[in-house]
Amino acid sequence: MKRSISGIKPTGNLTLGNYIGALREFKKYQDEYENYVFIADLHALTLPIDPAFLRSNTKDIVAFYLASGLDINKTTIFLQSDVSAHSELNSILINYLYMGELSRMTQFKDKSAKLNHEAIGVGLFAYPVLMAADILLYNADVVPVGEDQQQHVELTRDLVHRFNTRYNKEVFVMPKAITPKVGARIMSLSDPTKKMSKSDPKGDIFLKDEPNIIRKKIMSAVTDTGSDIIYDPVNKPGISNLLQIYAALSDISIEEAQTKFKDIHQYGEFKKIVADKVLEEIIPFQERYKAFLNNNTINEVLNIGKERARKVANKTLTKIKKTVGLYVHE
Ligand code: ATP
Ligand code: LTN
Repeated sequence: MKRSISGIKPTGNLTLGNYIGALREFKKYQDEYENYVFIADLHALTLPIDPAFLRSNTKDIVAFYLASGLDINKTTIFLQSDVSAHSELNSILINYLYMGELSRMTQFKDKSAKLNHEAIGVGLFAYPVLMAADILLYNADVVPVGEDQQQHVELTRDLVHRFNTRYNKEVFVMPKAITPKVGARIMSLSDPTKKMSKSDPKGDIFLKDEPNIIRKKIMSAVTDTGSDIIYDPVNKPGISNLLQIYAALSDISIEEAQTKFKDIHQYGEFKKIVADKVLEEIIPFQERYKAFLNNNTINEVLNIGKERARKVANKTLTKIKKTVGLYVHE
């Protein structure tokens, strides 16, 4: 069976962008792939974060994973920090990626631009190295991610090529990013030219928002001049974003969504239908999330996941240590 791996970092409250671009996708792979889904808690330390928030947000994400339909009989759910092989492989791989490459990463450029130059953490710079370790430890064939993470997977691919060429054998499996056909980049509702992002919340819908707040946010989403419901991200970014959200949640194409709304010429009416769609999906999701959070299954799920993940990851780590010449002895 081919393998799939992905993760979310617990840096902020999860948004509708995380739901559509990631959470909702992860479940789709659990029947076809040996599925690994984790919480990238070490990655959450790459920018300052409150320890209590990091802890509670980590538990939240486990509950969100379960609420999204991930089944522990099919998917291994675990914490990155529970599997020390991630940090160990990171220490090895850090020597195989270059400063030039890392400094060209869009995420690094965006996030470091907001910091004082003297206070840019090395972890933020080396973020893609740890991400490559996350992927390669599991010999993953596919990595389901939103559009913004594609570049990091590309860099992992470059690393695989470099590593396998250097040691003249197929040490690592070549992974491939897969993004949702619709919804790979959900935009902010208040500024639809910017990505909806949990660590820079502007115009975000949070998965924990009360339903009436979600409706209010959608009804007051920034739109464009005109009255037609047309997908045109350049000239009509607000309407295009809402169309994208509707299409993704309905599992239809953008074209199909556009056809559905061709006779509606009032943004208010359109927004109401989009809000209904979002709530139809999010309300039961929130109820499942609350149930998982309250029934004490979180630790059990993580313990099971930790054992399974460690087994796979340690095996790969030993192979890599031997490949690069570290003295492995039993
Ligand atoms: P941060 O703001 O801390 O960078 P984020 O909201 O971008 O966080 P991540 O933890 O980086 O979230 O992403 C988790 C997953 O959700 C990734 O696969 C990412 O591509 C996806 N994702 C994040 N934001 C969006 C979005 N607006 N639209 C679609 N997918 C998204
Ligand atoms: N960088 C990702 C989180 C992440 C990840 C990974 C995703 C860390 N390691 C490995 C896929 C595979 C993000 O910001 N969402």
